[in-house]
Amino acid sequence: MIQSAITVSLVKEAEGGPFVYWHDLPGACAKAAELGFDAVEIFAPNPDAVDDDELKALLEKHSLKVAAVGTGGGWVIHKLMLTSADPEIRAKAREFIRGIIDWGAVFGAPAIIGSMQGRFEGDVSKEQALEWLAEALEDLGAHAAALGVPLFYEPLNRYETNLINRTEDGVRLLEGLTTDNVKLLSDVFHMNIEEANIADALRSGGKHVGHVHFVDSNRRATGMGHMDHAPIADALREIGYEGYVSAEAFPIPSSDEAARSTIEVCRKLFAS
Ligand code: LER
Ligand code: MN
Repeated sequence: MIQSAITVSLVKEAEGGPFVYWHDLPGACAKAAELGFDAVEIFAPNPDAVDDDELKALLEKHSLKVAAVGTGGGWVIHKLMLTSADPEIRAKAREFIRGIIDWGAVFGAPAIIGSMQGRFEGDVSKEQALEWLAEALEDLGAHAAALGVPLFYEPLNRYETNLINRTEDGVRLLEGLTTDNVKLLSDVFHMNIEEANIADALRSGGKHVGHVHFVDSNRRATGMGHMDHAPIADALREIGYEGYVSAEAFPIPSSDEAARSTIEVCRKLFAS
């Protein structure tokens, strides 16, 4: 059964970014539960930013789960990336992600590698960067597997990375790994820019699709742009997707209105 999630950012440096709730985790959990979301997706600045016991209590109080945890703080705050020309930065990027994987695993939540993948630039060739990325996914994917959670890899649009922009290329990358614990994060905002047809791309992602960022064409909440989400929902059902559709959207016109618009679309498309 496809479940709903809503994003909460606790990262000051990411202000202005596409997250529905900001800074107040207890407040966001209360709202998410009130509106009927199944889970929250948390973007934290580091693995120690949230007290585990407090989060456990919040989740229990509101009957919520953690759908996923972001690692982008490593890029936004520390400028780390897995494909930097500098081996020390690459090592620190892996260490940062490992810390977030460990933290997320306490809550059964997979970590997301999006902006931390970086890009090829300067003396680093695309081939070299993709090799470093694959090595990191292999290592971190196995680490996550040992903790009983998958790891999510997110293709981004061309303005955010020059490594992998499309589902087809993401699938090729994952199929080249020995671990099968790394799954695709399909963000329909990026897909709307890069794919010929979002529903067909999801079908081609098939069993590799592990998480979905669910948003509208303008990166506002679903229902606030011109994307047709019905064929997307059909494609997810067709591939037997059983993960979350998680609202990674701008809090426009407000967090609560973005959340409400998301849950209305989810109810319409995914009600069992
Ligand atoms: C960035 O554009 C994005 O979609 C995030 O999920 C990446 O971590
Ligand atoms: Mn995303």
